Amino acid sequence: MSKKVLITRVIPSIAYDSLIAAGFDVTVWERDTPMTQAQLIEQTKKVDALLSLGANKLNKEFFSACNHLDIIAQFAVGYDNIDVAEATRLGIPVGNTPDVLSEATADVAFGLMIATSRKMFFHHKTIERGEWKQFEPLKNLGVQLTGKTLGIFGMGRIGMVMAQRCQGAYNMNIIYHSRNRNIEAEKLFNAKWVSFDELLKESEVLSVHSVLSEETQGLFNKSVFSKMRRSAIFINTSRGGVHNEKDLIDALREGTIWGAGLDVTNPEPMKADNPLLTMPNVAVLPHIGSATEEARTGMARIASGNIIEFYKTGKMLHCVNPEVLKN
Ligand code: 8YV
Repeated sequence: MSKKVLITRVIPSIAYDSLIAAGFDVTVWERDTPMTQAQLIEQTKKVDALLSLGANKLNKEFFSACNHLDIIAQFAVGYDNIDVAEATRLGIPVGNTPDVLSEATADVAFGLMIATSRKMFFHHKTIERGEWKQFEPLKNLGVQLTGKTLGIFGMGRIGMVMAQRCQGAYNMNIIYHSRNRNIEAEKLFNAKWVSFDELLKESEVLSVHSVLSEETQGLFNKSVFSKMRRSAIFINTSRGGVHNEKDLIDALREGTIWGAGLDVTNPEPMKADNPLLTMPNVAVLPHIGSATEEARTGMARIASGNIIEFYKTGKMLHCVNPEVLKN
């Protein structure tokens, strides 16, 4: 009998097509809003494999109802929506989709850095409001990026591309803080590993590329912002949970830091009346890091490939708890 797969949103058709071609029985949640938790559990009970999205909460409640799953293939590189420890305890492998979205996500970080440094989103809004009257010699000037120090928090695949972009375009000096040293980044970009406090002290642009975990949850808070330069630009394209949004608003209002560019907010979606949206030195996007044709197609190919490979060979293209596969 064919294995049954549930895809929890409509994603690029390569996922569906390749699963069907490989003989799977595929159900797609075709509504244009995410499933409720009850719908997710009810539908997952009927299948063997789940192709999930970041909006699905695969928590203890989910796993106690769906401990029968053979495999979870996440359509994202991040998997903070999944209780991986619980999946591992149950022997369920979890796949993700790294690499294919690194360029796209780093482009958004790079774009937000430039947009923030020149107050671009704010200037755009002034035109919409009919406020472009004359040349202004002194109003709302930005800052130049050439030769500045870029601090990368989390030097993984996306952080590496951001470092490459910033060094190539602006000859920026790269420092980073990660749990582990990244020797490749040190060789390629002359990047220097620094302590977290040093990263805060030295960065003129600080770009967050870490995972959201117990260690990073709410890490960028009042006390951390107060250790940053008053001229610093804070960029976050990883997860909104890494910063405390109220503290970020206060830090910008009080001039503790200079500006912020966010592709991720806390919570998501951001409300239209959020004060960040009216601040000149702030640029916000609605979590579009991976939103290119190429990245999303690659994510769909890898997520479906993880399921196909698992049933064919017992291996996966990208697995976040490979100890389960070894067993
Ligand atoms: C996804 C992301 O669009 O890959 C990630 O971690 O944040 C985005 O690419 C989002 O998580 C939807 O699954």
